[in-house]
Amino acid sequence: MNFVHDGLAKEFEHVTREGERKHIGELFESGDALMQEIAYDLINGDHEGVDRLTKQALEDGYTANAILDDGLIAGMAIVGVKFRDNLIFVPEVLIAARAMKAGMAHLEPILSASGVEPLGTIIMGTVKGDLHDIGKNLCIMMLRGSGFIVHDLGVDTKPDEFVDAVMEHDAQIVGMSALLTTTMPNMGVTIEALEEAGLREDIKVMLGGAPVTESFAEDMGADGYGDNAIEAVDRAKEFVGTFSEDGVNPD
Ligand code: B12
Repeated sequence: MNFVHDGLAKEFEHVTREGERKHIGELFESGDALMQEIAYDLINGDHEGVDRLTKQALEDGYTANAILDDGLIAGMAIVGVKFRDNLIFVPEVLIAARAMKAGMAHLEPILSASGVEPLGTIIMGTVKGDLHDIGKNLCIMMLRGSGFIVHDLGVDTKPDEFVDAVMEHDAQIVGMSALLTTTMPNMGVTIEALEEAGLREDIKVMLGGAPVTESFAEDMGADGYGDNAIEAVDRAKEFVGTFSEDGVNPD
């Protein structure tokens, strides 16, 4: 880690677990003052600051991806630790989430700008019982930016809503997000519903969200897992590569 922002360095002191210090510390490795200010404002829920600084960073030539990773996601990582350790509570997290949205509003058009032919159609949703959508929305932004058509079912998505959407949009891929250990099993329940509807053979399923792992995704019967938005795009691209021209799965 390389802190040039005193306030942020103080915030980082809340990260006490060794593995987390290493991982989150790496997010601040670049030592960039503007990115650290964005992260600091996000942690403190200053949406006007995040809005202004994100705009400024774009004008200064930072890429949307750099701002997302080194500013917004890095800040949100510290928010996550503080929330878990009861240093902040739901209202503060919601205020930080609002600040993240203020930054994302500038990045979304850039990440989504793409004039290419659609690569495929994806249904994305956060599973039943789960209201977390920041990570899912990031994935959607990146997927759209990479040329996929994405239908967003939002949060608390019931299995039959995934089934209906696959049929309605003739989708090739389903992406599910879960952030709670209690809602992760609903990913498996949704895959079963897709099977029962006779759709499973025709689609690929990818799973993600902080507590989801590759082996969990395998256990649930998914075709793939992504650790972050870039991997969501990688998986989706791999999946469409396995489909023939007319959209029929060759295997
Ligand atoms: C923000 C947040 C909230 C906000 C959500 C706002 C919103 N609009 O999303 C609010 C305040 C509403 C909230 C509520 C709750 N939360 Co909460 N929340 C968080 C927090 C701090 C950050 C999550 C986040 O946005 N991370 C940033 C994004 C960018 O990361 P991400 O979601 O992991 O997504 C990335 C990857 O996972 C991946 N990805 C995500 N989805 C997908 C999908 C696919 C297909 C792929 C390939 C990849 C992929 O790509 C993304 C981009 O890189 C986490 C802590 C944490 N660090 O995770 C807790 C956390 C998830 N929450 C937690 C809890 C307990 C709750 C509550 C139960 C609290 C309560 N007592 O009410 C409620 C549950 C409400 C509900 N029913 O869902 C716990 C869960 C613990 C557990 N073991 O299950 C956590 C881990 C905090 C903690 N450590 O205790 N929360």
